[in-house]
Amino acid sequence: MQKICVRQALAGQTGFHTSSDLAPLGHLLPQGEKGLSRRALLASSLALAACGQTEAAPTLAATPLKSIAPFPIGTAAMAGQFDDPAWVDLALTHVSQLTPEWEMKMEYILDRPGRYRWDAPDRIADFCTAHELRLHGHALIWYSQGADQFAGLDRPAFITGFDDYIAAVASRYRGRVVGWDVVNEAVAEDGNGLRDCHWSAVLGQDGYIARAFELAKSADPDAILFLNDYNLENNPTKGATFLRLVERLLKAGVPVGGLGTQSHLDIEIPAGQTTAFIREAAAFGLPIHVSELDASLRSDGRIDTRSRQTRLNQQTARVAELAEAFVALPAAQRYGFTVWGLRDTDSWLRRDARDDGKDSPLLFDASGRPNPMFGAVSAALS
Ligand code: 9MR
Repeated sequence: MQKICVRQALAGQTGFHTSSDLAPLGHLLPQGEKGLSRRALLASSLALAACGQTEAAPTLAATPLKSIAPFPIGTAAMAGQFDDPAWVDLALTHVSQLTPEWEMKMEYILDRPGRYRWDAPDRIADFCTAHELRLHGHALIWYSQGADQFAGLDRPAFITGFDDYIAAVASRYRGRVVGWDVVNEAVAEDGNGLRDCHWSAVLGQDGYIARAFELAKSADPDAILFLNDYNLENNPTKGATFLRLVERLLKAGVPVGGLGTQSHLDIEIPAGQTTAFIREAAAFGLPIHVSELDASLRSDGRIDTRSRQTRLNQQTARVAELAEAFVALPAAQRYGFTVWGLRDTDSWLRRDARDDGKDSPLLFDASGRPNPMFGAVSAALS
């Protein structure tokens, strides 16, 4: 746990900030597994990596992802990580885009309506400029944030605070962000309908979403404006509700410009489910962002007889399917393929109290060596 605490201190982060941190884990669905279908070279490299013999990682695994991907490869980032040379080296080798993991959210930026904190988000934006990385803004309006800062405001003050926040943040980073997650996680946890929250209570369920997009458009007309959500592949009901919301918003003329699927993948979902969702989402013709990919091996307390190797096989199969579905999109729709952290020890999942220190949900292990999942992604991209 020592390393995790050091990392959080580095990042100025105390761990979980909101109850929604754990929400993307609520996704245990029917079992299914697709066998790995990788080339012989890759298959042997995966086996080596899975056995922990990562020092024998093959040349293919070491190839910088950004050099083989014909679209941006992204990672979540926290400003404190810029002081960690190993993180910086890994990031600059493999990725071409950053998403602030939490410091461009209301929880960081907004003390109370009208009072903003810009130090960390500015640092992330400056890092992107200095290293010629694309910056993806995350997230303007989220059901899980802002309740405290907006508590007690009357309706006019609430609406002014909502409008001013979006205008202030989106205009500050105008010309620097390529896109914004304008509304994050609007769909209800079980996928039936939309969430009720402090924003919807005042502005209506579709109302707060539409208003946020309009305001973001005025503040930064060139940014691609995303609706972003999770469990869209894991839970087909939720995926369908998300797509119906997109359809409704577009019909109403709301400037939704892209669709973000977080892809905190449930490694037990049936083969084909991820591809089906990506294809349906792509039918709108909008850019698609795989915005927060990780794939936990954890069983979360239930009786689970799967071996670690079985889980790794499930994980690499599901991640390969996602990457292949993304690669198959028309070039103009491939906004970016973003992982939610680089090393396993960077993952929010490893900061969870239930973590046993063994989960391996990301591309690299604690030392920055490629995990089997790296092989799956790199094979799909090549
Ligand atoms: O990984 C993020 C964690 O460090 C933050 O404490 C938390 C609250 O800001 O948000 C986590 O990222 C979430 C993302 O913003 C939206 N989708 C779910 C992610 C994991 O909870």
